[in-house]
Amino acid sequence: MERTFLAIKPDGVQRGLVGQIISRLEAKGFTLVGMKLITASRELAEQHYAVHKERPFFAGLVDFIISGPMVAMVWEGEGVVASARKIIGATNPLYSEPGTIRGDFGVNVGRNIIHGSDAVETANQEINLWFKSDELSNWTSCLSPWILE
Ligand code: DAT
Ligand code: MG
Repeated sequence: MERTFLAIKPDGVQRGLVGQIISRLEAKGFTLVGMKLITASRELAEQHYAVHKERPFFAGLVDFIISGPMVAMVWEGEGVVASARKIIGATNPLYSEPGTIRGDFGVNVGRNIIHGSDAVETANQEINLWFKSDELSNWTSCLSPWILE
């Protein structure tokens, strides 16, 4: 079953949005298979955002992401990578649709509350970067027959 890496950024944690964000993903029908509160090291943050290292916002992005604890999570479900990106909304919260996490809770691209992997391959890389395999739980929700045909 497909998995994605999602992380509530330090602004989402500071603003007390952790519960609401997790509730949205649970209510959709996705399954939480890994979660930890973690203040990332600079090395981990730089690896995570390596694809952006030449961008002008890279240094500020890394400083922000290591500025406090994040809630790092792995979620599982049918089409979860693309679906979670839709639930999260566009990168710039000013333009994210209402009803999305960024559209409902944010206004600034540098404080956009949550990260979500952009493709299945990236998801697998990010899961391996942030989690050891024994930190993930393989389990089947008792609701799964009511969520998946
Ligand atoms: P996303 O997080 O939607 O995958 P991204 O991978 O393009 O977006 O960028 C990673 C993060 O970098 C993004 O969540 C916020 C920050 N960022 C992106 N573009 C930015 C910009 N123009 N100015 C400041 N921060 C930016
Ligand atoms: Mg991205």
